[in-house]
Amino acid sequence: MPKVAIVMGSDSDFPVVKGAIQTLRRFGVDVEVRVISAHRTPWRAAEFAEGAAAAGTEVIIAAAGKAAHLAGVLAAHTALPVIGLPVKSSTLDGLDSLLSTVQMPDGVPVATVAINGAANAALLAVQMLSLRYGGLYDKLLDYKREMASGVMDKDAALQEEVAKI
Ligand code: RP5
Repeated sequence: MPKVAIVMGSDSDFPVVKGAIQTLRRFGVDVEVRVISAHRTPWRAAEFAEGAAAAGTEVIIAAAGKAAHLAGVLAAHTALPVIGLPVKSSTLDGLDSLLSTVQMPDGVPVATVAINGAANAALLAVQMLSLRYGGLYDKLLDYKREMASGVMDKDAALQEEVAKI
């Protein structure tokens, strides 16, 4: 069973993180969810990342706001892929979270999604896992077909509304 760990810097990030949990579950991916702060519990962040691969985790999603160093710190302590999810939790509308997550120095990549982009963080994790678990690739194709069909339905409904004007 593929497994993703979602680590958030604070329980205040949980409302955003829920979207990633829902998307991962939809694909049948096991999810471990933790609160570990890069600043308030730095030793736990290091321990968690160092033990993640041995614990069966294959991808880590790190959600944090403000001076969001969590994804970078986890990536520093593991060779697993780390996806950064910047959380809009500050007076700077999340731009601080985005920049502090995405602007990693050479050698320690963090694949960063949009501010509050929880669904895309999960989908990117599923795409990574699909390289090993072929069934997930087929599910991703189904997901894309469903998404396209939703857009086409909306377009058809819009044509009806426009015709009424
Ligand atoms: C970050 O600081 C957390 O990821 C959170 O987004 C932000 C605020 O944390 P709290 O003060 O709400 O615990 O470390």
